[in-house]
Amino acid sequence: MVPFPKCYKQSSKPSKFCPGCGYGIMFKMLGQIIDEMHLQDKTVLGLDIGCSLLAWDYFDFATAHTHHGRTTATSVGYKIARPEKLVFALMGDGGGYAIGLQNLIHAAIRNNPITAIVLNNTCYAMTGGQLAPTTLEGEITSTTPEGRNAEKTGAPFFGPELIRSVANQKSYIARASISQPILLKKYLKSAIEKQLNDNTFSFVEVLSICPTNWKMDAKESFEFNLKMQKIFPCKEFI
Ligand SMILES: Cc1ncc(C[n+]2csc(CCOP(=O)(O)OP(=O)(O)O)c2C)c(N)n1
Ligand code: SF4
Repeated sequence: MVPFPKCYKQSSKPSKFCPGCGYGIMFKMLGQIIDEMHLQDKTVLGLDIGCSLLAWDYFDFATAHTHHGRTTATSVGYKIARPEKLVFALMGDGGGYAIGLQNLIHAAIRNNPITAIVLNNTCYAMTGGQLAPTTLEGEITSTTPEGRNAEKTGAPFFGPELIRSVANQKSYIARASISQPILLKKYLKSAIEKQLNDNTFSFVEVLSICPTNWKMDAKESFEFNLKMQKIFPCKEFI
């Protein structure tokens, strides 16, 4: 069994994530990188409102809890005040691509040296699985019980592609999936190195799973994640 990262809190508290949630896989990859690069003491994790905020129970480093959609702006402000820190802005797709999109876009344009991570689970998970910008066409959510109709609600939103089109050329942008954890770890590490070594903006979208709101078991959830990968390609956006 792969041990838990050393930068996890040594706590006996049970996880607040639902069984099978994808957030834990992403946290494990992130935690392994922080351990391997000895970055625990300089890491600050900005957290949105949404299931991402439960990260504060996992990591034994500084976390800053912000208003829904304001994580990028708050993290940029922190980085300006403390440039020696490794600063993350962790959001769901609602926080990153709906209410918080303007903050994400302008951080990318300004090339603010933070690392933004958007976990794409195709819904607003914490509030009950409503339609999000990333909901697939035909996908059933609590607010699209007959499936997303692109004519009525627009087409799914391509975050890294849009951010790449406006971001400073020096920035690093990628999309990975929790079902390919080694590649996910590689991209997260590249994003961290860009912030630390080149002082540039970096951004990784992570395709995840939300078995609770999708009302799927583990096998069905991973099959749906594979479907997401056919629509949202996992790669670095050069
Ligand atoms: C300003 C504001 N608007 C709305 C909400 C209600 N709210 C809480 S979490 C959330 C959405 C979370 O979805 P997402 O950002 O995709 O994160 P996930 O839970 O899927 O990780 C919303 C709309 C809020 N807390 N604050
Ligand atoms: S609601 Fe979905 S994203 Fe939130 S903890 Fe549960 S499985 Fe994870």
